[in-house]
Amino acid sequence: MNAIDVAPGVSLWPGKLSSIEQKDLLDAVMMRVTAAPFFRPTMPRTGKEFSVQMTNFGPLGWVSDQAGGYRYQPNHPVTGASWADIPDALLVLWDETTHYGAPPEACLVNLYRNGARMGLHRDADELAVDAPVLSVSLGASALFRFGTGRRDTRTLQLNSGDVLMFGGPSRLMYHGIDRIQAGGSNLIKGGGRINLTLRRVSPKG
Ligand code: MD3
Ligand code: FE
Repeated sequence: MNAIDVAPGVSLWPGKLSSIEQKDLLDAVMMRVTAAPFFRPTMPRTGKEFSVQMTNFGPLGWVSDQAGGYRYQPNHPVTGASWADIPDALLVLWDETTHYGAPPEACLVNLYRNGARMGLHRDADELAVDAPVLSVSLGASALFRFGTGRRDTRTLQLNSGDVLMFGGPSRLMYHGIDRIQAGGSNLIKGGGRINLTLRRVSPKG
């Protein structure tokens, strides 16, 4: 309900989560982060560190390092433990918004402290390209850039509580985070932004 069609296959629910829902979701996230701490992935081949810190929930998590490259795996790259479960509120949100008919297998948690960004890229490590990707923003606002080509992009501001879905013709779009707008939110202890992306990795059935 109340979705804005931003582009074909791209739906935005501005302020979908109330401030209480945002706080409750953040609590559920940080409780799980105690067991699965944020790590800093490195780029395939070059070994350059990401400025974004990450962790995951669910049966599979997205990781990257110099030797192994981008991949999904069932355990934390540093502790070796299984990932924690995906918070219930996110599973409900996935069903409500995607109507995909199978639950997400990975919830990637991105932490942007001051100055962190994410370069323009495509998410292509999932076999289930028929499933949308669902994103939830918490904390500081961000300038999100997306488009059909590296030189054909537009910018959207993402605020705390916003939910964004990319499916169908937009599933393989280029996208990235240009910058975090510091100072506007004190939801996250220590400042910054957390983005949660729900993903289906293997095709259903
Ligand atoms: C469009 N995250 O984790 S969320 C990522 O805010 C990622 O942390 C950004 O890009 C963030 O890969 C953007 C919005 C988003 C997420 C996944 C997508 C847009 C997408 C997958 C396909 C197309
Ligand atoms: Fe992405």
